[in-house]
Amino acid sequence: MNWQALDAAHHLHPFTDHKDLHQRGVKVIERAEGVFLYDAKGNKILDGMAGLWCVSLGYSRPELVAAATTQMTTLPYYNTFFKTTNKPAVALAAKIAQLAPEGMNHVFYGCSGSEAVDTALRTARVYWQTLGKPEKKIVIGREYGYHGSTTLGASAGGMVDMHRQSGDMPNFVHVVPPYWYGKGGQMSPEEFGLYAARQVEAKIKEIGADKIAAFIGEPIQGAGGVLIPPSTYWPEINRICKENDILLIADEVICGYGRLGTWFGSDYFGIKPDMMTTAKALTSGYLPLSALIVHDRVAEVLVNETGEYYHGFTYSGHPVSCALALKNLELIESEGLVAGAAQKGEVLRAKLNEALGEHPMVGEIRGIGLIGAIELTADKRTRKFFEKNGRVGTICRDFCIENGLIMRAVRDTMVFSPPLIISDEEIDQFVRLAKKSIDQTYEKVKDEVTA
Ligand code: PXG
Repeated sequence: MNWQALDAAHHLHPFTDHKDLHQRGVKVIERAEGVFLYDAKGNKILDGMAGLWCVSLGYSRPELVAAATTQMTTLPYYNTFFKTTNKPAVALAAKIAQLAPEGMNHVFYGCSGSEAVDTALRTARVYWQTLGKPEKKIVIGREYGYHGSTTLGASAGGMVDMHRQSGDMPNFVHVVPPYWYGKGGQMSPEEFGLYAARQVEAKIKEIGADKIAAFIGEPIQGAGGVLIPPSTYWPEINRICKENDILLIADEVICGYGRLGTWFGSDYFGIKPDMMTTAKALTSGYLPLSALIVHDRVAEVLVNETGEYYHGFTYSGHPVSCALALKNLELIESEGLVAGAAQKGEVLRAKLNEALGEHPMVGEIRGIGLIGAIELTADKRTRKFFEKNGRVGTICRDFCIENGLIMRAVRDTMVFSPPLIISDEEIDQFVRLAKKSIDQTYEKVKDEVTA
């Protein structure tokens, strides 16, 4: 079977220039184990992205397969619409409430991060309608934010190409992201963190708090380039949302369930969310599932005052996904992978700094837990970007793949988020391959680098 030709003939891919893909030929991934992928040509590739930031437990865990199989043979499906529930959905909701920050005790299920985001945004509007403030509709997001690919998610996110192609619903506005490296100019990171937060306050003043439903932000902006806010940012956002009576939605789709070395990004940064969107690592990506986690103060209005909430999905609370998720969280907990992410992240960054800290093309190495980024720069001292943004990053990403490493490029920022089960030896291998790829990239573009 010519899988590449068949794929080109019939399969439309997400976020893909299909003409370009068909010329290059698609890579067929055949199997995976631990942190490694194996393609149809027999290449073994270290997956430095954990799939799409999700495969926290690594690939091919028999316990997860067993949990799903058992549930499949008991109750493969039933809905949760018509005054029915199922035990895995209930048990998982209780488990999530136990792990989530104080007061976050209510869970609404979907299949994807995008559905969780849509649910959060609809819930915010329903909340204000119920309280007699239907004009509170506008949502504040951030440039480079990513909140999924449904129309609402694309509108809340700050990706201009998505907006251009019909992700530009009314009632969404965007402010500067807390991306000190790229946007901080001469300010210190702490000054810039306050500045970026106060851009939210300025936007609220401009529009009027009586028209704004919510602020949505990822604790760390993942798809936007692993943008880590300075320490001053989130406390100021907490204050601004509270003072202006605006709901705070933490989009934890990437940060949730341990990646930062804490159960949630909100724990790490002290964010006080009204709602948290989670997905991805909830099932380590083995099955689709998302959970919107809602604080008591919002849920009480929804439960006691809204009446019927006209929202839900065929697969909300899918028993097989929920049973697998429960086992996944149990293993993350029993194997100490959350504290492990913090500790392994330290090791990984120390080794990256040792290997690449002095490299003329590396402007910054940053990370928290097992998520991080390497900024490729045309001038280390001034944090200057390359002329055509994204070109050097793509060169580096292609070298990575050739060398057997998956590391993504966002513009010219190399990003990584390996499975939480990565071993010390695999960390060494990651660093070795990253350095080799960056050295090869440098050889190709060094005329453009001020050394
Ligand atoms: N919020 C955040 C913070 C995300 O990272 C979503 C929502 C949407 O989740 P779903 O499950 O609907 O895809 C995401 C997803 C990338 C990349 O290239 C990132 C995501 C998805 C696909 C690609 O970095 N994040």
